[in-house]
Amino acid sequence: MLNVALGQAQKVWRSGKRAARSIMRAPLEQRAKSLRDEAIRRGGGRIVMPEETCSAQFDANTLAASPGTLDMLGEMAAVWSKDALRTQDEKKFPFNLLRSEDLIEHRALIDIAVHDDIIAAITGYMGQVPRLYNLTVWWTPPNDTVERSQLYHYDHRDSKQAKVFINLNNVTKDSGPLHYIPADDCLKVNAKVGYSQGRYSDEDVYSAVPESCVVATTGAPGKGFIVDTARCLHYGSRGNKHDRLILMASYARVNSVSPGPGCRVLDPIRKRLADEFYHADPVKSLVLNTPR
Ligand SMILES: O=C(O)CCC(=O)C(=O)O
Repeated sequence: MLNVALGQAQKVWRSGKRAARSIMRAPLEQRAKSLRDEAIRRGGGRIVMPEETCSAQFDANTLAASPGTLDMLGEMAAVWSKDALRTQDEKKFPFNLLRSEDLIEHRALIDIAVHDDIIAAITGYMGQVPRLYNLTVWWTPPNDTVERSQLYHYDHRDSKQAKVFINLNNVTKDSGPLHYIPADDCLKVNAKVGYSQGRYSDEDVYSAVPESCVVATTGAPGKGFIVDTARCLHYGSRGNKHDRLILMASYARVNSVSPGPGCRVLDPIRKRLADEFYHADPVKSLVLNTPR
């Protein structure tokens, strides 16, 4: 009972913090809201994130500029995973293989992250055009650890956020797929065990909801998921017998509660990407180049 009350108090404190940030940086949010209708119109309702589940599935092969793009990106990521220089500074799973220059050389990576259909789905869900906080190509090698993000948790950039996960190789149950619990079921976990920004044991989670409600993000290259990881409990990279390669893009409102330390891949080239690739596009420029 105490944990449930503490969890509720934590949420109230965070909404106060967000309200303060929204007031102090009101113009950013006004701009993000003023572009909402335009961003939603462009998506044509092809991907929708319902409030009940706070998640959606899609086929990124239909978003790419040409057929075979996702397979090509997957082959490239597999080569990167063999390059020790790309992982030398990475300390924990999943390893981020991406570098800033890759986005200039392989425009498809950023084109997918700011694709009209994805931005429309997230804008509809958040009520304003989001900022892209992070972009990674994640590689998880075979492992048998169960720690950190391999345990159930919520993310806490904001009370609402969205992460896009796109498979770049064939992700099976043996390649440590992200597993998530749709938001309506997570409310049952919060009510029984309490909302927490720490880790949950499987036992605690499954004492509140059956394991059958868990969604495993398996699928062929191009299979995509959008998940509000602040509202959907999740874990990944657990029990890999095979490599997993995915593209992960993380979005939240411009005035998020915890903007975080920044993105080493995007931050050095945000302005360049916005100017060179999306010069006349106010929506994509906002997604990429709004100050943290
Ligand atoms: O897919 C994974 O390995 C973990 C992802 C995760 O926990 C997250 O994005 O917050």
